[in-house]
Amino acid sequence: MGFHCFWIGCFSYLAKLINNPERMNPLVSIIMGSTSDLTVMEEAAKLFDEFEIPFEIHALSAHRTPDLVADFAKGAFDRGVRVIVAGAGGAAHLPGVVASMTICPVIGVPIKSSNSIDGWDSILSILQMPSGIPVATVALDGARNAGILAVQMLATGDPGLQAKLVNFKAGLAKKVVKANATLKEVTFKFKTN
Ligand code: C2R
Repeated sequence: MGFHCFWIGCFSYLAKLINNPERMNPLVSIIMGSTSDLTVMEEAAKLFDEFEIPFEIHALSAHRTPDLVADFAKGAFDRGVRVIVAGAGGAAHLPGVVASMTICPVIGVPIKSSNSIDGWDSILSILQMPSGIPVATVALDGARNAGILAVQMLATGDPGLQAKLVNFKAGLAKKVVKANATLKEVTFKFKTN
């Protein structure tokens, strides 16, 4: 019995060791121009937690820390990173500058930050990239969609992730079915259904 417990203990210790995120190599890198972007960008982090995808997260600025940005972008692929999710507000050059120095696909998240005029400055800075250096741009503050898109990119070569995405989409469909059941109960004089 004692011997049996010993092996169970060993296996659970090993499982914990293997599943410890601090020992995993990140597949995705979330970067942002400033920690003031974190309230938006944490939505991507939550999504990766949901899908159990190891990720790293950094504040980096093409304007304020150009050398660090270059080191990060040039080393990302070799460190195992496969997708970069980059958020920035205002004159949002970070996603494009990173995209110019890596072969990882970059998903840009425009952010309506305090220095932004109305968000359009950030959207256009990220969206209107010159030919040759694409940045996949999501909606203003759309970090969750950036996360989903990153998972879809990773899933192209990963059947486990494909199955999780199928479940995820089924969950979205269920919500709409439920919404229609609720709408059915709403009454209006001229409502026909
Ligand atoms: P602070 O709150 O630090 O002043 O930043 C950040 O993404 C943030 O939304 C205000 C805003 O400035 C943005 N920022 C950029 C870049 N660096 C910082 N757009 C960049 O390199 O693109």
